[in-house]
Amino acid sequence: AFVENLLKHPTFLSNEYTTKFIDDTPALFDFKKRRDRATKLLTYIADITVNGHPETVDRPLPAAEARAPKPPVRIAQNTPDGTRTILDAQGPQAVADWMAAQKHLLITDTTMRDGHQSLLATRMRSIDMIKAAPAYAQNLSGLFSVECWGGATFDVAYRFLQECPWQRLRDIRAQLPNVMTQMLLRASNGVGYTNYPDNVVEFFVKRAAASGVDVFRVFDSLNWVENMRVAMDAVIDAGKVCEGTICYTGDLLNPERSKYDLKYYVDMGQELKAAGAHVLGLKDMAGLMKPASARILIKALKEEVGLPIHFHTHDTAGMATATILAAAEAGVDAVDCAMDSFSGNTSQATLGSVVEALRNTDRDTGLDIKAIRQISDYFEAVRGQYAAFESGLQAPASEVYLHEMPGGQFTNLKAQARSLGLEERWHEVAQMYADVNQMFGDIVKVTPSSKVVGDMALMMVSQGLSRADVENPKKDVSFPDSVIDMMKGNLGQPKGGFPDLIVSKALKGDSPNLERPGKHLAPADLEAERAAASTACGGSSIDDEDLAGYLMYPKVYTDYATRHDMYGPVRALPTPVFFYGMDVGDEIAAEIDPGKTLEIRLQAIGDTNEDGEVKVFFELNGQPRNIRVPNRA
Ligand code: BTN
Ligand code: 3PY
Ligand code: ZN
Repeated sequence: AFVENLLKHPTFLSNEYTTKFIDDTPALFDFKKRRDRATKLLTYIADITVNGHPETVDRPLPAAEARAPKPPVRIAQNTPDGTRTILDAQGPQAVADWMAAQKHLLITDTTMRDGHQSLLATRMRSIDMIKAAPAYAQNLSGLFSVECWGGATFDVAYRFLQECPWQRLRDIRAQLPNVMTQMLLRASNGVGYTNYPDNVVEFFVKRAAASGVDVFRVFDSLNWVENMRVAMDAVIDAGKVCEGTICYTGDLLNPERSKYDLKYYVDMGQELKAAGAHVLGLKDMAGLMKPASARILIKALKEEVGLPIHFHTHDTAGMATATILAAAEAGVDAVDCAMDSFSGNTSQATLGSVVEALRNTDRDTGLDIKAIRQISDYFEAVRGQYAAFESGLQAPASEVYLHEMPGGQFTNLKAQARSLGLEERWHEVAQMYADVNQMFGDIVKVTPSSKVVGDMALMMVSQGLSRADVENPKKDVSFPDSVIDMMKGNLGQPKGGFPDLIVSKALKGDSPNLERPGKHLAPADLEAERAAASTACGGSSIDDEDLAGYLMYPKVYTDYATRHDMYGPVRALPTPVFFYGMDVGDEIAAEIDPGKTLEIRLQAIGDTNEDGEVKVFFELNGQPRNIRVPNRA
């Protein structure tokens, strides 16, 4: 850390140092606190103001007339009891029993997880969520749960938003004490893209439960229950609600796609029940379920499995509300919706519309439409600040029944296609995605298996390869790493296995592992990993939350920790400042600790000197402060 401090010190950088400088500069030895947090934040603001944010450069700007989001006000006078009250007092089985006994349709709000994951590339910042949480607690305490964690949000928080996902969870939890929080967990793949050792999965779940997750929706990307048990057991041990989940794919009523028929889903539902699920999740990640299929499937699962059912779908085809209403008629217990302003297209069905559709019927949700509109209006203004991350998708499309891409992957894959110069050929990518799925044996496509199919499709389109080319034993094909990994068995096995032809071609004749991947992974030495993380982060202490993040993706975590050390608590900055910096004359407040607020005013921006540095003039709590940053613009 000393050498690192020395190398970064401006005097050292300017070549003016002598050994006396080292003796005279005790700050170099002050490893943890070499700059106070205010200075770090001013450095961040100065840098973004001068150089722009790499993620928003060349992207559409928020509209000039965009409103500042006004947090919703309280309607209820107190914090009413909610589902969390039941969980805390009586445990997860009581939640499931209560759920099954309700006549009204229960609703989960997904805005803070799948909503922005599917519409804004997962970029919503914690500060914008936390401000809405009290309104949920006061005014929408009748929700089943608020999905606000897991899936891609964990990764994106560290990697792109420079914030700690655990702190987000604790902050939301503190403002939402009465309604259950919910996360999406990819079973043995945790919140990552690969299989982790069993003790890492257990450690992660235990930590997530302790930091505030109440409902764990656990799924496997190939629907292999064998690969879900470790995660499910950990949830059950933690005393939280285990939503063992079936991923829906294909087309139930199409006799030509008989692999995923009613029996397939009922069998899986029974396996999940036997594995200890309190609630049965039915996850239609691509939005493929049609109303007629929902009627049949929900009825069969209710009768044959008997667990309360929680249904998740996407509006990619514009069909989500119709399917939800059909599911409600068939007796589904809970469904997922997103706040109106974060709904539709690749996101969930529109919360307010579902509530209105059921008003005065026997499945009336009982939710207050005024409270919904108020929160939705707030999120509408929030969304306006993230214009840089909008996908440009104009309309729902039935093409999803062809490609079957998950809502959370669709815009992501489109962006990857754009970066490869394939945007004009998007419909070919979509067709290829469908071809790859058939070539792989018609598999479930959801993170991470969906990413593997996407990688293969992009490779084939960009190299001009067809399915017949890949299947031709005489033609040499270099497969993406993720495909080789999946064919090795590292994501587990789909129903019926992967086709021999593709496996042997991808593995060049090596034999795959057909057993549960975690069975062959040595347990991680957690204390050795903690020590390694600490060393990689300049000696800082690594608590259990940090360690759980590091274990998912070591480099993403250490990069985050290094940037955090440099720029301080940037999560406290308003979203426009985080992405665009400040204009001269702007004044903002940043609450860096509860009750500790920095008042920051940008006074002026100086000229660039011969060292290529700009001096930026601030007022911090009324006192002048100047910061020098390199001009890279
Ligand atoms: C999904 O693919 O089912 C959900 C979306 C998760 C997106 C992550 S972001 C990086 C990676 N690339 C992808 O195509 N998917 C994942
Ligand atoms: C995720 O795993 O992030 C998903 O959204 C899967 O649908
Ligand atoms: Zn989803």
